Amino acid sequence: MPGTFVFKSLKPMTRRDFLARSGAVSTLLVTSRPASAAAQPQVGIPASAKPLFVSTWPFGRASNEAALKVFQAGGSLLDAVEQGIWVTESDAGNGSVGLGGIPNAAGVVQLDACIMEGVGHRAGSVAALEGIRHPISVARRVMEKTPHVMLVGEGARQFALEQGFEQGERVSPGREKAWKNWKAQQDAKRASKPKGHDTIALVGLGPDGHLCGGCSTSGMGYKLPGRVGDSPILGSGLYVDDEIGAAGATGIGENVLRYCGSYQVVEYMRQGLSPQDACLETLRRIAKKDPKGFDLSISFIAIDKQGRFGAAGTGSGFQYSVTFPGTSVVLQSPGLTAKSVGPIGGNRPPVK
Ligand code: SD4
Repeated sequence: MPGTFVFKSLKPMTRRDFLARSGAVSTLLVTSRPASAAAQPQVGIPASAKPLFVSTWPFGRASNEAALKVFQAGGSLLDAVEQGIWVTESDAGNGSVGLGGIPNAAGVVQLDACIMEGVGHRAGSVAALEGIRHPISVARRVMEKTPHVMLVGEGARQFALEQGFEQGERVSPGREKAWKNWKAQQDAKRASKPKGHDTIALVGLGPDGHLCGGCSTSGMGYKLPGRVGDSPILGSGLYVDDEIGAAGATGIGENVLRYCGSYQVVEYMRQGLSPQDACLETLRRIAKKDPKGFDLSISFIAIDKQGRFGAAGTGSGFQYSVTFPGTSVVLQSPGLTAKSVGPIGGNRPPVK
């Protein structure tokens, strides 16, 4: 429901309720944009409240909170993002991040992850990585210890093993059982389409104004072996520009990959849009071009250098997590459908 915030219990409440009931919300700044722009509230935090962590989905809140702890204990922003993402990667109950994820069509979990640091515009990435517990850390190691940006498949696994990363089962027993059922149905030609897709994308802004981000997923459940989604692809699943802001994506990767979605969100912020409007405008732009229109199942989160944040998704939107000292909340993003915007791209002036 656009404009509705959800606080901790995930019980929906109006923004007014949220502002009134959260003790920490005095630190949230909600400002209006000129009437000619989209009617979304622009939300941000004061400079004194940093660091700020924003991530996809309600499960991102535990990752944000871990990131904040790491930072407050003296870790760098990059440490905070990486170790925050560990929390979601370690959650065996999470079907779409880490080795607890739904396997591919061959019954093996293949993990994708990337990390990006604003300072130096550095990045590292891994794709189709099997049997390694923390792909986000392997991505960081690729960034820090190799002359490369991305390693895939067996090469990525060999690198992770050489670097001493912790191994895990290539598929958890519970997921293997479900996969066997799926496979049996497939053999009988009754299989459902690939399913289950959530990703953690987590972006952070430090008190010094620098930005970092990370993204980790097991991708779409029952995907073809070797399939790589948007999450490990810089500019698609994640993008960080230290001059402007950072953005991350979740949803059907194929619908983000073809449009360099996170790069586009950051570029709209560069043109002056708030994080929220940049997410909305990116969705409009993609939907305008794509034969599927708004039927894309994709969402974005974004933060800018000023500490403003926002998110938006197709359909009814999605929930995302926002954490800074004294506050940790799950919010409902606005959603976009053909009906809610009228003619695609038609309810706001095009961005110049
Ligand atoms: C992918 N984008 O592999 C990921 C999955 C995801 O919400 O984010 N789902 O396509």
